[in-house]
Amino acid sequence: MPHATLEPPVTLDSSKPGVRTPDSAQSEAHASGSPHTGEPRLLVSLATYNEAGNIAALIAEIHKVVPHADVLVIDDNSPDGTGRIVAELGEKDPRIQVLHRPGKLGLGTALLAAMKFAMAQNYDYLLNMDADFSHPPRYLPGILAGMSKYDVMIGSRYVRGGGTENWPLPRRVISQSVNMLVRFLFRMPVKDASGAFRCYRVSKLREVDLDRVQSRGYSFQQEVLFRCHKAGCKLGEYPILFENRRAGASKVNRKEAVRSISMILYLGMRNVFGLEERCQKPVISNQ
Ligand SMILES: Nc1nc2c(ncn2[C@@H]2O[C@H](COP(=O)(O)OP(=O)(O)OP(=O)(O)O)[C@@H](O)[C@H]2O)c(=O)[nH]1
Ligand SMILES: [Mg+2]
Repeated sequence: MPHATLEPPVTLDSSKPGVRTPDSAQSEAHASGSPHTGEPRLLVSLATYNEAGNIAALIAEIHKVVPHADVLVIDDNSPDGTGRIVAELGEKDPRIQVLHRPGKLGLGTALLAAMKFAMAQNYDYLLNMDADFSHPPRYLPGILAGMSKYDVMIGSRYVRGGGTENWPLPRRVISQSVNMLVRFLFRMPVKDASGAFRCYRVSKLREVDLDRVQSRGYSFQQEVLFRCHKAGCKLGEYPILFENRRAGASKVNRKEAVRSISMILYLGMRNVFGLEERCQKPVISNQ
């Protein structure tokens, strides 16, 4: 299967005048963040496709809970103007930036772009959320507190105290079954491997061979967690209630669901037969 390509022509808007390419942006020292508060530098990433009804309110709510966070929106040229809304917010608030991609390139490649951005900009933590309020910002302090012990903290629907709001039985059964399958195939000690509400320690992400990630869509969540686990990251979970999206429509469709499950089966079988063991990024020691 082909590896996901991550370098589409993208542009980065921020409060600074002009439009910069990611490369030039990455080579600049980052002006915002929290170097003076002593808090770890936190980047919150939000992948968006047609989230105009949610995005401004969500960013405001995130900043109420974690004022020191920078927010990066990865927008795939949303027809409803989500990218433009964020660019306008960024003109007034230096904590807000948007990466414009030319078209709908998939959730997985959006999150991978956020990871590369967080590494290039030397953030301490990268925290990803859906942009539709399904991942309520009130959980951010709990998830961030877990980072004192873990390298990846998962906002988890399936640990005690977590859950989903009004999901019909078939959706609950499918989601739980996929998670059971993932636990078995990938041998990962987590209950929720499919949610996107996660915080990553950026220094540990550098040890993960992200170039090997093959998923472009929703199976990115399971695959990247597996690669983090293989790279020795400590995985923790914090209970969340996954709420219904506040505005807009879901982007999940049958084709994407089938593609994701096929990818999970493919990678899972490779793992079961030991084919993934040989493919880890070599850890380079300075000593
Ligand atoms: N940049 C980008 N973002 C995407 C893409 N597909 C989905 N997203 C975003 O990824 C997040 C999750 O997508 P949703 O459609 O909400 O999927 P979901 O949460 O599994 O499904 P619902 O519970 O039905 O909303 C949202 O913020 C979407 O806007 C994509 O191709 N590119
Ligand atoms: Mg959603």
